[in-house]
Amino acid sequence: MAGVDMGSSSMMTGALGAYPMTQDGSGTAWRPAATPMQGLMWSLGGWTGMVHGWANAIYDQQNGPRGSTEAFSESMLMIAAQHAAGPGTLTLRSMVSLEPAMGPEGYPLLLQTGETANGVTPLVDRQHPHNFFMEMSGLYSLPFGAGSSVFLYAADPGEPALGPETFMHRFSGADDPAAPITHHWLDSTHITFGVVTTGVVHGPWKVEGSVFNGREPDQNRWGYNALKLDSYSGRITVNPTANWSFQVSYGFLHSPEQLTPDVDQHRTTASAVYDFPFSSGNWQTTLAWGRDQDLPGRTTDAYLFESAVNFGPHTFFARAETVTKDDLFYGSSPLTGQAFHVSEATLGYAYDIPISRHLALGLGLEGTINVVPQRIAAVYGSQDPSGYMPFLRLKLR
Ligand SMILES: [Cu+2]
Repeated sequence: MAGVDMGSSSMMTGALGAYPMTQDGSGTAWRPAATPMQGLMWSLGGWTGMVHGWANAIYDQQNGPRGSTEAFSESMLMIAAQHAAGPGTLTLRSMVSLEPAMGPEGYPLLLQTGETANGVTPLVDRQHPHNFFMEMSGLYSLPFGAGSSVFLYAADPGEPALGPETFMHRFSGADDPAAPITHHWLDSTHITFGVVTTGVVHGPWKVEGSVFNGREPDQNRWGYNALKLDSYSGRITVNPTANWSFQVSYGFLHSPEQLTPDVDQHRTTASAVYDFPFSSGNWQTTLAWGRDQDLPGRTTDAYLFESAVNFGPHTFFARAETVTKDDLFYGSSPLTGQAFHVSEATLGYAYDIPISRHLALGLGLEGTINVVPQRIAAVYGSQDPSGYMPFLRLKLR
């Protein structure tokens, strides 16, 4: 690989327009520009790019009769490449994960809901694994005037313009090995088999719209799902300073859940992210709200608070969520279809040891207290069932 220059200072530009590349989040989402660069830069010929990845080994104990104890692994490898193309810029991104190796049931996570492991029963109190192909996308942006551009993003799979940046890519959320229980109200469309997004960037503003496949991925996580464009969304984002990113978005999801194909969904989200860099570290906080309106069905709201601070080898992180769920019970249970207001609070810490110039070994622990209504306390073994996850990780940096 003669000529590959790793860790060089040659910079990519913003994928969608004229702004710092550190503002680019997952899909076409933005994060505050002050967010530190994660991953390594490379350049080869006229291409510049980035490699980012991690692998976690996790011991997961979720307590109570609905919990379980398992060990599993999470991982992600992303390669992005950018090249000038005519008057604009072309950005290609591919992201893969070995999470399907944990099996279609995913990992124990109290109060988590969404998707299926077998095509017959829903996953409840478990988080589904992510797909081997998380993103394969191409993006072209074309500048016009000062600070303005138009862009076109096409992906299979990829992320439509809906919701905040995905949890595993947010600085405030990436250190927690557990998925948020509000995932299916905020950012669950991040792996969508068929997305076309177009939009305009003007100074601190971005306005974009997507057509995409409303159906969540099925239980076959190694392969591809059929490509469809049967749903749509729109998102307005503003980054008024380097420290802030705000978005509001709305999507119509046609038949998102494989087990309830006759139910469509309106999803509305709003979020604010604040990033505060300091001399030896960075602190980022996210606040988000999501509303799912099932057609036919209920309208339910979800709220998320998330914060992480890193300085030197230390990272402290926290997450708190509250959400109304009517899919915690299914089948012949008398509680099937009833809505319950549930919450969780998580605290965690990770310590990273550099083992080479571009690789760090981390040790971490997170603990969660869940809160369920009195009516279902017996089912969960307590009104505040708990869980914890010690973990080991390898991270490119
Ligand atoms: Cu997900």
